[in-house]
Amino acid sequence: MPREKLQPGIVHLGLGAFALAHTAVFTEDAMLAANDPRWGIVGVTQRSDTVARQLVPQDGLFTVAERGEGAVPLRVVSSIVEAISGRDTPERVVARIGAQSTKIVTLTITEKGYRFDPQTRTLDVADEDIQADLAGRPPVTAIGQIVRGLQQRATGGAGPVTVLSCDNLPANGELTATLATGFAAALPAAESGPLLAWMRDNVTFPSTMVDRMVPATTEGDLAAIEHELSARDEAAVVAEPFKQWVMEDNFPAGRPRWEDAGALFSDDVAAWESAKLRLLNASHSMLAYLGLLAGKETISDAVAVEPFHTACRRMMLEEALPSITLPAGLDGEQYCDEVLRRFANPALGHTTAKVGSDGSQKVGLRLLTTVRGTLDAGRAPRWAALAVAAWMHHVAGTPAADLNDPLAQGLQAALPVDRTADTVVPALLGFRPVVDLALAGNEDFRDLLLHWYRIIETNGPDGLGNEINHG
Ligand code: CS2
Repeated sequence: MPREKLQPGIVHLGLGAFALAHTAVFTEDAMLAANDPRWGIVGVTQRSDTVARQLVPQDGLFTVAERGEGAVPLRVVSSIVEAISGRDTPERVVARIGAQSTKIVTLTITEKGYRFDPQTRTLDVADEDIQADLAGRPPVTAIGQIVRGLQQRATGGAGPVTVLSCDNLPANGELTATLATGFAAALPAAESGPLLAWMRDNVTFPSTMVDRMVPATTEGDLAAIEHELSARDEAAVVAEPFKQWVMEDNFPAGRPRWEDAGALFSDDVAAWESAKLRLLNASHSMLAYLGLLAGKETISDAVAVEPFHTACRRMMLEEALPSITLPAGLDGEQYCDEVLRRFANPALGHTTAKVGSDGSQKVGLRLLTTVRGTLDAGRAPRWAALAVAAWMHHVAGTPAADLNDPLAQGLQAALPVDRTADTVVPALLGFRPVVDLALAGNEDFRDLLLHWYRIIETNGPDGLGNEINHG
């Protein structure tokens, strides 16, 4: 499709490697298949403006290099019509969301970008950036930018719009609706009343499940792509061949024909999302923390350790699968096998450090859900507890400055100076942003954590392997 024909119909918040390899690819394919140029993407970077800086001199063009079995040749994607920095030019972001041409706002801002309280699933109004955005500065948080943009639409008559969360969170649409409504409600009454009424009639928040493993691009990737492409692309991304997108169909202002690009519209997104989070993402996190403690740099190296593969498989089959309801048509065992095969892709270079980052945001949604479900069914969550113990060991063994987690300071402050199983496990069970009171008080869970932590502590990765094999 000729570039000059593309119109900006989507604003994407959280422009990073994942969005380039997922949202932008599905959207380009949909525009091509339906010969419909109305869905060009205005991409917005959040905290780091790297991708915007890379894309601007390239006119928004970038390469996707698939790595692994079934990979197709390099392709240059052209669905990004503009790339802007949300941190440096927040007014521009608000204006783009407020523009009549915008029909959809998509989000890949990661778990921490939502600024919500995990226990109540409501907006964290104590967050300093949320407070400053509420007070009226040009907004830097994604929720602030969305709501200020909606305010412009309401006053400017720009019409309905869909806000589409594409992050790994259960009921991500509902959550985003709660947060946006919470932000609007916290504005001065004269503003919030009319805005909330307008939002009710004009904004939808469908839920989605997204899936594609997209590691951080390395210098080596860029050099290899330069060689293949005979041109230097600073914004190139690498990804596994697999990609999936399931979403609810509720777009009052229209949407691309994403189904023509392979997306699935479903009324059962919640089931797809819990399958993905509690099978794929949960075992991804498990492998990341087990891999980190065994000195494995990548997920494919970690899953190649036989006992780690076993632990992952058993967590999925014995604990996660029995505690979720699968969407119609999905074969649970096949899904688990495919997930393990995808993890083993040696060409991807997905690092354990990257997947292990932001644990405080992920452990609750991916692992503690299965811990609770298994306990409720009267069984011991042996394998999920191993993953949580490995996370605890990672947190306790990493110097504060090196712990890549938005709550690193709080986690370190919760930990005692003397770090053994007997001190670390209770300290982190008491860390309320991750573990709720009821679960923290469950003795069976605590004993399992102590059991695994002690083995890690005294026997190291090899001893852990033996214990897993005998489990
Ligand atoms: C990973 C995910 O970094 C992580 O936490 O588990 O980014 C994972 O690669 C994607 O969700 C796969 O779709």
